[in-house]
Amino acid sequence: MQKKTGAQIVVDTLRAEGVKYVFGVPGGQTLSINDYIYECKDIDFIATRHEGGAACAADAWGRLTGNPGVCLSTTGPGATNLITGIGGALRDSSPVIVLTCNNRRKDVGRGDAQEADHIALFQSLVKWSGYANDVRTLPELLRQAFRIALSGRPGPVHLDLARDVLEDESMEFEALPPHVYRVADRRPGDEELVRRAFEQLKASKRPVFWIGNGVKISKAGKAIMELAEKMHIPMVTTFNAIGAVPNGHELVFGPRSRSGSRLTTSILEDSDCVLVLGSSLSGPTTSRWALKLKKLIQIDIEQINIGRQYPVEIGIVGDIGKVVEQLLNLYSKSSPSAQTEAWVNELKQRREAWKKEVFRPEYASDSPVRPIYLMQELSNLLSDNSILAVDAGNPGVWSHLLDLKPNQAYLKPVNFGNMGFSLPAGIACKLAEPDREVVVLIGDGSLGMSLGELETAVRTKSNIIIVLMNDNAYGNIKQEQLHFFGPRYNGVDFVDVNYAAIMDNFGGKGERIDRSEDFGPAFLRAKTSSVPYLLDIRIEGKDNVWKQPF
Ligand SMILES: Cc1ncc(C[n+]2csc(CCOP(=O)(O)OP(=O)(O)O)c2C)c(N)n1
Ligand SMILES: [Mg+2]
Repeated sequence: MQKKTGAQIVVDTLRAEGVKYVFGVPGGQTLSINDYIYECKDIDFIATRHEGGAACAADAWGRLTGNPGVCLSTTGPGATNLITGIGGALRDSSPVIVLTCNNRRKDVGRGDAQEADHIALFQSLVKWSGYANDVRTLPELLRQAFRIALSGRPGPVHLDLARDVLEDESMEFEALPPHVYRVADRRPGDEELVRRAFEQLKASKRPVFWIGNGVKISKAGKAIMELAEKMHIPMVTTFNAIGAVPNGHELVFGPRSRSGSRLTTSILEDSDCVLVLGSSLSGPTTSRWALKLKKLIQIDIEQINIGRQYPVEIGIVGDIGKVVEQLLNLYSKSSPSAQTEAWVNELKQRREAWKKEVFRPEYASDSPVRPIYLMQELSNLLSDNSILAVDAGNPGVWSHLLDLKPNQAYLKPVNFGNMGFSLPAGIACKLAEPDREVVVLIGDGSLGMSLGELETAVRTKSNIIIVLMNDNAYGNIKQEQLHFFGPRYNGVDFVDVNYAAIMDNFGGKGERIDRSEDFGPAFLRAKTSSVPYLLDIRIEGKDNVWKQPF
C-alpha cells in the first residue's frame, strides 16, 4: 500500500465514490486538496464566486443525481458562507458532503487567522458533523460521512479537516469500494400494515395520493402512476415533488403548498383517505398545519416522520418504491374497485372551472408580462427532458402553475427558502447532464444574491437559459408587506437594472423583454445558444401572490 497525504485520502475517497466535481472557493487551508485534484484526471474543482454558490451547486447535484454533491471551503468566512446553502440541502433531503478546512491543530482555538468553530456553526443544519483531528481517523470519518448522507432520509453531512492533518504524509491508504461500507436502505413495509392500507384505500370513496419528495428520492414515480391508474385515484404533489409525476396527466391535479392552488387544497381537504408518500408534512407544505386532513395513511423511510405533524390511521415505515410495489401486488390479486369514478369526475370538473379562472387569455397581450402567462408559455417551450432550477420568492410561488412532463426535473429550495439557489444549481445540473436543457427561473432579488455565478456559468461553458422575472423588487416580500401592513412598504424596491447587459459583459448573451409576445421567440433563440443566455423579463409586480389569485 502507498503512503498518502490526508488530502489524497480525502480526494481518493471521493473518487472511489464516483464524485466528479468539488464545488468551492479555495483558501490557504484547502490547497493540499486543490493541488491533488490538479493531478487527478477524473475529478475537477469548480470555483464558484461565493461559497454560497458552491453549497447550492452541491445541493442541486444531490437532488438531481441522488449521489452526494461535494462542496469545499476554507476556514472561518469560507465556512460561514457555505452554511445558508447547506440549510437548503438539509430541509429538502439532499445528500451533500461539506468539507471545511481548518487551521493547524496546534493553532485551533488560540486566535489564528479566520478562526471559527465550524462544528458548532454547522451542527444545526447538517445530519452529522465530524472533526478530523488525526490522519488515522480520516478514512473512517469519510466513509461515515457518505454512509450518513445516503442513509434513510438523505441530507448533508459536514467534515472539518485540520490543515496539518490534510498535509500529513504518514498514512498508508487505499480507498475501499463503497458497497463494503454502505448499503442501500430499500426496505419494504410491514405486510399486514400494507394490506390494511390497501383495504382502506379500496373502501374509500374519495381517496388521494399526496406525493412527496420521497417519491423522487426512491424513483417511485412510474410505479405510483401505475397504481393510481389501476385504482383510479387522483394525485396531488408537494412542491418538492413537482415533476415526480407528470402534471399534464389526467389524474395529476398539481402541487399543494402554502402557495399551492385552491384546487389542490380543496382536493386534499375533501378527501376521505389521504395516502401521504414520502412527505414530512412540513410547515410550507401544509400552510403551517392549517390544512385540514382526514384519515391519513403515511409511508416514510423515517419512522420519526410518521404521525409527527398529523395523526395517522396507518403508518408504514419503508422505501416508497418498495411499498408501492407491495400495493401493486395486492391490487393484482384483488378485484378492481370502481368506487372512485364519481370523485374523479367531480375533480376533473373542478379543474376545468379552476383553469378557466386562473389562465386568462387576455394575459397573452399584457406588458409588463403577467407571471401566470409566463408559466403557461414556459410549459409549452420547455424541452421534453428539461431540468428546471427554480428560486425562492415569487418565481418559486408561480412555478406551481407549470405543466411538467414525465422526463422533466424540478429543483427548488422549498423548506429553507434560501434565495440565490437556482443559478449555481443550474450550473451544477448542466455539469451533471450536459445534453439536457437547463432552465433557471429566478427573481432579480435572488439574482442579485448570486450575480457572480454568471461568470461561473460562462467559465464552465454551462449554456443554461436564465429566465429572470424582473419586477425591480423583493417582490414577494413587498406584496406581503402591502397585503398585511399596506398601503405602506419599505426596504423592497430596487432601481431598474439591465441584467441583459450585465450578462453580455460577463461573456454570455442577454435580452430584455417588455412584451408578452416577445418571450417565446427569445426563448427559442436561447435554446440554440452555446453560451449562458439571460432573458431579462419585465414582470407585472401587482399580481399579488398573498391574495392567492390561483
Ligand atoms: C437569503 C434570504 N433572504 C431573505 C429571504 C426573504 N425573502 C423571501 S422572498 C424574497 C424576495 C425575493 O425577491 P426576488 O428574487 O426578486 O423575487 P420576487 O419575489 O421579486 O419575484 C425575500 C427577500 C429569503 N427567503 N432568503
Ligand atoms: Mg423581484
